[in-house]
Amino acid sequence: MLPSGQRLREYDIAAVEREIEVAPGVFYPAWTYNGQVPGPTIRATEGDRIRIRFANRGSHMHTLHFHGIHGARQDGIPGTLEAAPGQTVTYEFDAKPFGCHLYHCHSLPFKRHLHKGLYGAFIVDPDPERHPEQVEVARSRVLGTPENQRWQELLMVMNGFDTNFDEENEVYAVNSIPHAYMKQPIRIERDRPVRIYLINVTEFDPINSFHLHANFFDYYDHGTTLTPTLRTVDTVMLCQGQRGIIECSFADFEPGLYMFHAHQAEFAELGWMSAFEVVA
Ligand SMILES: [Cu+2]
Repeated sequence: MLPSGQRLREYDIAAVEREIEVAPGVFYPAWTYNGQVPGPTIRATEGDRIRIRFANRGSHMHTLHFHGIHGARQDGIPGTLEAAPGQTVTYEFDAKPFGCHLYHCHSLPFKRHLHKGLYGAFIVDPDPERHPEQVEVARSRVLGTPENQRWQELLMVMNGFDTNFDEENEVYAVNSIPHAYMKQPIRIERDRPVRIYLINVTEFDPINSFHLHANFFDYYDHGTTLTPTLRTVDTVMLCQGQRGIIECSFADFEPGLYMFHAHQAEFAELGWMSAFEVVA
């Protein structure tokens, strides 16, 4: 807590160069936040103070650029809290607006720094006290509340990797590993609702998409509203940097496998193909 009563959330993030295995025997020389792609998820409640010490242990300039509301000096672009190799910089800002956001490196060349793996989720839960008209809905989004624990929450960052450096992706995925959730479907309890924080960071292709089989969902564009911006759809498409929250239910459904994937068939075949295993 800060003297003002505001909650302070502190993080240490380092830019690290690391080879990651994106498919059996296929290694990609990634640039990572804390050694992982996507980077660690930053999750806070609306109004919290975020303080991040960012250490650049790589060999290029890097930044943390957050999608959120903050002052120009905290924006993490070249010339503004950009860390040179060996340097540490500190970002500090308030978490707002509530929603499903992201952060990524904004050093130049931008396309290269982003595609290499420098991105992660920034999720801001609504503060129920600020939303008295929809307090129950707001509470259900706040990590750890009893209302939230009913939900099965998942983070899906849609990405791809150009493993032969021809400026096209050879593999596509959610959360970096092609076909991972086909080989090991995500177990879903039928009677608990599902909430997916969906973020698109795919480079080289103008759009990516999410399609759910045999069911429909509600969608909150950018996650910045407490009522859906799309109702009863089975597909959404997102450009790079776009994101949103999907909510669906399998209550009363027949147990079994329910696929979800990009509806660009090429992306699906190259790895962005997944399944839920719904259990009674
Ligand atoms: Cu960078």
